[in-house]
Amino acid sequence: MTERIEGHGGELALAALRAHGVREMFTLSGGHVFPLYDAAYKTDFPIYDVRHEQSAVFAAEAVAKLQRRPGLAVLTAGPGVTNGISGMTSAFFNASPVLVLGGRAPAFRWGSGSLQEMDHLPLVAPVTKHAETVFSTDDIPRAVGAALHAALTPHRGPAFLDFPLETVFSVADVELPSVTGVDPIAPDPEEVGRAALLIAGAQRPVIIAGSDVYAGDAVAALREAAEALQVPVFTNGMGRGSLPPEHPLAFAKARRAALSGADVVVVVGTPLDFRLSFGDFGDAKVVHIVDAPSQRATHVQPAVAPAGDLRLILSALADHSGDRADHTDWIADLRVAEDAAKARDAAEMAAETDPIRPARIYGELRRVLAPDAITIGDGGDFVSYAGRYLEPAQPGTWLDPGPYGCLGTGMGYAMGARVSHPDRQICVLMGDGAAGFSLMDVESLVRQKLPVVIVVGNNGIWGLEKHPMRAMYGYDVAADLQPELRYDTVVSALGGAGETVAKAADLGPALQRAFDSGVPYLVNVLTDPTDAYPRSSNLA
Ligand SMILES: Cc1ncc(C[n+]2csc(CCOP(=O)(O)OP(=O)(O)O)c2C)c(N)n1
Ligand SMILES: [Mg+2]
Repeated sequence: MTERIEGHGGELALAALRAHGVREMFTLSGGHVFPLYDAAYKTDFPIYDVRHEQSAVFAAEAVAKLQRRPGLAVLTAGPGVTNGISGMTSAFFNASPVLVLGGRAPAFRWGSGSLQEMDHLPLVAPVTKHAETVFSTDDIPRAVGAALHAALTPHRGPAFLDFPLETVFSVADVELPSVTGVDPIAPDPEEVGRAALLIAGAQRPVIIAGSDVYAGDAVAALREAAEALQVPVFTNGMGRGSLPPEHPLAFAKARRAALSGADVVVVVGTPLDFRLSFGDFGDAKVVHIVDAPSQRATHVQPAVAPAGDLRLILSALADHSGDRADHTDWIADLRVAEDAAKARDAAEMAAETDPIRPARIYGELRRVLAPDAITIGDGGDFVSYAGRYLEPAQPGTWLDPGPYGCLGTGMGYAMGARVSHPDRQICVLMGDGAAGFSLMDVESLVRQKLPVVIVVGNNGIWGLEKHPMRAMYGYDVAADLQPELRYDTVVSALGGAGETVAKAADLGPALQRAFDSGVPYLVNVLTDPTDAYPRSSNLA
């Protein structure tokens, strides 16, 4: 059954968006996109608006990451779109299915110098999977469907459409095309078989599971494969929490021991990038399991790289019926290293120092965070510590900026997380430097009744840059911020609340007040500026 619909371009777009499971838009106003607002307003489709377009795209990305469905940002022509480009690029690096709809100056007088007249496509094409200008109103539903299909097809990613003014303001009568689902990519069984043989025959195998495992809904299959083949599992990105921390095969701290001792390293659903020594694990053989052939590494040659639906591949590994080596001793050795590192971390997280060190903040946070809390990292060293000391208990609860490493995700991700999970704790872990990029969007959160807790690690510096610059040059420039700045009173001025904490003993009660407050609340923790995250290796 196809549906006929008559309406202006905004109404046609919205009908197609709804049909594809889009449930809200994030935006910042501009006349070029009014018809999209008109369509939403008349049909009670939720609109969340922000104070900078980057927050709109980051919010859409958080929805996409957390809910594994398309997120939508609507940006006005010209500067609206260009302000969204870092968000689109982050979504591209993170394989997040985000659709950005842009306004565009009228086509009929293109070249005459209309307001905000620019061709967005050459800018966004390199960071999107599909970028198209829709020149006729009756073509809008098809274009929306094609863009979302591209965004949702593994390897997922953002898509972009823009509508010339007359396209989106004009009326047409069209048949809504039916929604075509995304077919799973079938892996090559021979490659999967070779991977299974390598892992089963390995003496000391390790799995590292990343974001695509969660995005591909393959968490259960990952666990089955790990249990069937008895392989220790480490995680990164949205893969964190795939195995509950108490699972006998769940590891986080013993990475260095695991990767230096392993004879087979299985990397699933994450690229062989700087976070993983570019896929160079010494003598260990590498199995790289990717969700699409495009994700096979070109800079290294893994022993085998099965490509396709991660559920299918991991389930096939779980079903491997041949002989397998015994990994009991290997797992026990890693557990010793893991427990020793955990004991060291526990001591750091309890340390009563003055000034406060970031570790203590995470020690206190662990007491108040519920297992399903969403934690969001936006900053430098302060977020590296979060990665080290917080252990997500469930998958889909940890949002970091991903390998593009863009500061400024904070309030946008927080908005998307709050909209996705109205009943959960949402906690943003923010460097004081990072706060500068998005803190004004606390106003958007206050006004739209979207409470979140923001914990600022306030060391008065761009720590992740200042310490390395000093180490390299013996001096530093452009790395200082105002010490002890009252980011909490900024949030109060914007209609939220907050407080500054300078003593470790005051942290716990302050965090409790923050989560109890029901408003955007910033806990401004004055931290030790001499404390630098140890960066001898990003595998530590
Ligand atoms: C948009 C953007 N600009 C600059 C950087 C470079 N950068 C990475 S970490 C960092 C310092 C962050 O400082 P802060 O948020 O205060 O955290 P800290 O390291 O002090 O804990 C900078 C400037 C970046 N990653 N993204
Ligand atoms: Mg800082």
